[in-house]
Amino acid sequence: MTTTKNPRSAGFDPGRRAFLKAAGLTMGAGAAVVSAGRIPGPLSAADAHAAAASGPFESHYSVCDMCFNRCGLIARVKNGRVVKLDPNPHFTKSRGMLCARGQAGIAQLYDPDRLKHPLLRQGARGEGKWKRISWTEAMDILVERLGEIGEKYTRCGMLFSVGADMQSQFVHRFAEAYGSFNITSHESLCLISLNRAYLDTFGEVPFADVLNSRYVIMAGANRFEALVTPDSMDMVEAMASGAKLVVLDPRYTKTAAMAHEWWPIRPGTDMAFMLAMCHVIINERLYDDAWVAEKTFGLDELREHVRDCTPQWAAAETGIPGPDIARIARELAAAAPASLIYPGRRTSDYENSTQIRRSTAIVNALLANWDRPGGLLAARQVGLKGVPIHAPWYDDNPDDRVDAHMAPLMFEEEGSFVHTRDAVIAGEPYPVKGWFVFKTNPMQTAPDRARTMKMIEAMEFMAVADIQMSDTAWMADLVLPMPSYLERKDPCQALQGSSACACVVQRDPVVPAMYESRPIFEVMKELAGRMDLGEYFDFTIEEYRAKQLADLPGAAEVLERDGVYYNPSKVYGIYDNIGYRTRSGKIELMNQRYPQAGLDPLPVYTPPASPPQGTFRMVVGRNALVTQGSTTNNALLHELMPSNSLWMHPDAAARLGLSDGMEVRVKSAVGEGTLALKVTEAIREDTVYTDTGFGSISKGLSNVYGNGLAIAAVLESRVDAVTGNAAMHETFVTVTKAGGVS
Ligand SMILES: Nc1nc2c(c(=O)[nH]1)N[C@H]1C(S)=C(S)[C@@H](COP(=O)(O)OP(=O)(O)OC[C@H]3O[C@@H](n4cnc5c(=O)[nH]c(N)nc54)[C@H](O)[C@@H]3O)O[C@H]1N2
Ligand SMILES: Nc1nc2c(c(=O)[nH]1)N[C@H]1C(S)=C(S)[C@@H](COP(=O)(O)OP(=O)(O)OC[C@H]3O[C@@H](n4cnc5c(=O)[nH]c(N)nc54)[C@H](O)[C@@H]3O)O[C@H]1N2
Ligand code: SF4
Ligand SMILES: [Mo]
Repeated sequence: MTTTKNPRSAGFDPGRRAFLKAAGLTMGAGAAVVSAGRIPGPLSAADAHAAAASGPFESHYSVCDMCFNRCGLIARVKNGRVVKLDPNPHFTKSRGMLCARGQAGIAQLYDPDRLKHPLLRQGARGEGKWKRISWTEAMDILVERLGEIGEKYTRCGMLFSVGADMQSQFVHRFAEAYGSFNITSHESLCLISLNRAYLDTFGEVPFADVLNSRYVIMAGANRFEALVTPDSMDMVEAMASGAKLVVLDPRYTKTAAMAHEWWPIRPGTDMAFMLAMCHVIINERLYDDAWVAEKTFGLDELREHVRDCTPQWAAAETGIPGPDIARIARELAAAAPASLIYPGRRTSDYENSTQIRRSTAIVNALLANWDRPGGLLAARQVGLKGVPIHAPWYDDNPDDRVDAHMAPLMFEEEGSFVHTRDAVIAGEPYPVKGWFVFKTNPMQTAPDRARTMKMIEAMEFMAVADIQMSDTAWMADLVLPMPSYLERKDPCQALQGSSACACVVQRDPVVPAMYESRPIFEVMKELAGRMDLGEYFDFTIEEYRAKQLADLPGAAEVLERDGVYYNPSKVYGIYDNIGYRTRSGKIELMNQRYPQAGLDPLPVYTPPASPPQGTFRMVVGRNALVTQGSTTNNALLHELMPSNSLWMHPDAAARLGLSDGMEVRVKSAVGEGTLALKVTEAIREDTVYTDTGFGSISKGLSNVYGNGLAIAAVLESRVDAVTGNAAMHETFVTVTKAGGVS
C-alpha cells in the first residue's frame, strides 16, 4: 500500500484505491444482518478496509446523497470521525449496494475545499475576492435584499433555483410564502421531456420492471454507468437469468459492452427505429389484440401513421440494418408483455425529445406491458403525507411565471431553466433581479455558460447555498456554507424502485455539523420569521416528520430500527379498476390534447441535421465516477478520474491529423476550450463526447479549477420544443490541435 501523491487526500486511509475500485459495483451481499438498536460490524465490505474498521466504532444509518438515488447506508464512526460508509442491507432499492461515489462520500465530508463560513463578495462578480462574514450579517443581508427586490419588482422578481435534496421542499415552501412562483430546478436540464411523453401517453411516469423483463431495449440510456437503482443491478440480475439486452448508443458505453447487441445508432434518429418497431408489430399482428383494443386509443391512426415506416426506411436513417430492425421487433414482441423499451431518464438531448420519447412509450403500449410483470410499473402507494402550505396572496404579483408560454406544454412548477434565463436577460415580460440558488450548479450543468453569466450580470443580487465553492457560487454576491448529508437532520422522503420497494427514509446526523455550516431548513425558517412569514415554518424537523408519517403508524420505530420503512403496497394490477389519467381515459397512442397545443398527435419523424463538413455532433453522458457536474473535485474520485478527455473515432482523428493524448481545441458557435484527445473506437465517426464537471472557473475547487474542458461552455442553448427541456445534443463542434492555427 502506497501513500497518495495528492496531498489533499492525506487525511484518508491507505488502501482506498483498491477499496474504491473493488467497491465500484459490488453488492454488500455478505453484509451482516442489522438488529434493533445496535448495528453489529464489521461487514464483509468493511473487511476490504480493515484499517479503518478495526477497533470499536459506532454505526449509524443514513442515506447517501452523492447522487439522487439515495441508497441506504451505514456510517462507521470512530473517535467522532466517519471512517467508512457501508451499504444498508435492509435497503432493497439499491439491492444492498453502495457505489464508488457513495463510498467516496467521506471525502466530501472532510474535503478541505468545503465552504466553512458565509462569504460576501468584495471585488467584481467572479473575481474571487471574498470577505468572511458572520451568519448574523448574512441573514441581515438576505432579509434586506429579498425585502428590497420584492418591493421594487414584486415578489416574482426573485428567482429560486433548487436542486435535488431532502430539504429542497423548504426552499420551495419559503418561495411560496414569500410570494414568488419563479422556481426552477435541475429537472428542466434533465428529464421533463421524458415525463411529458409518458404522462401524455399513459397518464403517469412509469418505473421499469427490469428485474422481471425478458427483453430490454436501452436507447439513449446507460444504466451500467449512469446508475439508477434498482434498475442498474436488476439488469445484471435479469441478464443472468436469460433476459436479452439491446443497446442503441453512438458510444460503446459500459452498458453497450455488457449487452447482447450494441447498435451505434446515428444520433437523433431513435424515433425512426421506434416507428419501424410499430410498423413490424402492427403489420405482422404481433400485439395482443384484445388488450390493445381495450386499453389503448388511436390504433387505426397509428397503423396508418407507420404504414411507410418500414425497417428498410429506418435502416437508412439509423444506420442499423433493416433485417436486424425487423428481427429485434419480432423478438421484442415475442417476449411481451415481459419486454420493454427502457423509458430512460435524462432526455435533455434533442429538440424533439418529447416526441422521441413518445415514440418509445407507444412501442411499450403495443407490448401490452403496462402494470404487468417485466413491463412498465405504475406508482405504488408509499403513504407519506405532504405538509401543505396555504400561501399568501400578493395582489401586485404578475399573473404567471416569467417563462410562461415559452413552450406549449411546460410544467408549471418547474418551468424551463433555459427559457427563464432568456426571460431574465431580456427583462421581459417583467424584471427578475434576484436569484437564490440551493444545491444546483447551472454554471456547469446548463448549456451555454456564457449565457448563464449574462443572466447573472442582469441580477442585482445572487445568493448561493452549497457545500463547496461551485462555479455558480463563484459568481454569487453571498455564499452560504451548508452541512453535508452526513451532518444533518432531514425530513422523511418517499422512494420508489420498481418492484423493489415503495419506502420511506430519513436522515439523522452521523457527526455534528462542521465549521459554520447551517442547514437550509434553519436558514429558511429564520428568514421567514424575520420577514413576517413565521407561520409557514411553525414546526421543527421532528414535528414535520411526525406530520409526514401520520398515516403510517409504527413507521417511525421501523425507521429507527432498520433505517428504512417499507409499505407493502400492490406492485402489479394497480390499473385493474381505474382509468388512465388521459383525456380518453385510455393509453393514448394518439394524443388527444396535442392538436390544440399545435403539436402532432402522433410522433412525426424529421431527420436530424448531419454535422456540417468538418464538424462533429457533441453528446453528453455519464461516467460511473462522476455525478453530473459536482463530484469531480472529490479527492478520492479525482484520483480515479483526474480530468476529462475528448472521445474521437480513429478515422476522424487520422483525417484531422490528430493523435491520442494531444491537446485539442473544441469550438462551437457559443464557446470553446481545450482538453486532451482520446482516440477510441468506442464512438461513431461523426460524434464526439466528453465528461461533465471539469474546466471549472472556481478557484475554490482545487482539483478541477482550469482542469479540462467545461462542456457547458461549448454546448449551445437549444430546447425541446414541447417542454423547454434543455437539448444538449444539438451542438456541432470543430476540433483542432490546441495552439495550432485553426
Ligand atoms: N454515475 C452516475 N450515475 C448517475 C448520474 C451521474 O451523474 N453519474 N446521474 C443520474 C441522473 S441525474 C440521471 S438523469 C441519469 C442519466 O442516465 P441516462 O438517462 O442513462 O443518461 P446518460 O448517461 O446521459 O446517457 C445517455 C446516453 O445516450 C447516448 N446518446 C446520445 N445521443 C443519442 C441518440 O441520439 N440515440 C441514442 N440511442 N443514444 C444517444 C449517449 O452517448 C449516452 O451514453 O443518471 C443518473 N445516475
Ligand atoms: N453538460 C452536462 N450538463 C448536464 C448533464 C450532463 O450530463 N452534462 N446532466 C443533466 C442532468 S441529468 C441533471 S439531473 C442536471 C443536474 O444539475 P445540477 O443540479 O446542477 O447537479 P450537480 O452538478 O450535481 O450540482 C449539485 C450542486 O449541489 C452541491 N451540493 C452537493 N451536496 C450538497 C448539499 O448537501 N447541500 C448543498 N446545499 N449543496 C450540495 C454541489 O456542490 C453542486 O454544486 O444537470 C444536467 N446538465
Ligand atoms: S448510486 Fe451511488 S452515489 Fe448514488 S445514492 Fe447510490 S451509492 Fe450514492
Ligand atoms: Mo438527471
